[in-house]
Amino acid sequence: MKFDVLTLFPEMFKPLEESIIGRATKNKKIEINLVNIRDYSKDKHKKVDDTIYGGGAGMLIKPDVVYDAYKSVASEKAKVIYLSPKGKTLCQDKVESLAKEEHLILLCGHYEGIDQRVIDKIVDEEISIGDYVLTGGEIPAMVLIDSVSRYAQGVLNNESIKDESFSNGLLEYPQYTKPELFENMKVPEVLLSGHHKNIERFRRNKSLELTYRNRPELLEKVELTKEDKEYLENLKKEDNDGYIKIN
Ligand code: 4HQ
Repeated sequence: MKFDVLTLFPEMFKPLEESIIGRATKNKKIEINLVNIRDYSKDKHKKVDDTIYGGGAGMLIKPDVVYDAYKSVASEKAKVIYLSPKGKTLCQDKVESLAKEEHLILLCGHYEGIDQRVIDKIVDEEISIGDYVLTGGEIPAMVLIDSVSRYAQGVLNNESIKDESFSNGLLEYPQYTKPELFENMKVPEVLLSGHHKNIERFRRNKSLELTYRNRPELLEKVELTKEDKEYLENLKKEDNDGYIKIN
């Protein structure tokens, strides 16, 4: 899978050289090509931005410069994404569907953004990484590359994808490693028992509790078993009156 990134700040993408994404690039599982939009300025001063028609604070990136940068990497099958808080919010389902594309072109705005005409001309989809304002689209582009690359063939071992947060619609259960005793805190006994059925139930319950407390809206979208529902009913009751319900 190939990512072309159109940006005024290619040096901001250094973090992608580390760890799993760095290894995936070296192993040719993914390709990340950084294109400096400034290289496509025709101006003798390499100017890429200008003031905004109609007035308003700040500068906008000029459409012709972005268009020429785009044309240097364009392909018929590429999907072009503009990172912007106006887009639909990125979620794990979207990440998985983007991972099926073979070529993504990521357009990063900076300053007040980019002239709307070139966005209308080249962009297939606007994506936001969340409801807060950043100084540019570079960090959102890195978030997208990181999350999508995990699904590219050969980047992760498939086991790691199975139990993580969101994979079953719930938040992930807590995990523990050695030592068994840390600062007076013992690893939950059931995890040392070797009783697989009990361990599975313990983890499921922890996932349910965490999701209920931190992200209750996620519970509306998952299939709950009779046991799941009983566990949650009991939790709510405990929260209300402090007592554990006996059936
Ligand atoms: N920006 N998710 C403004 C974002 C953003 C976000 C990127 C700031 C685009 C022009 N992008 N520039 N949140 O805040 O994607």
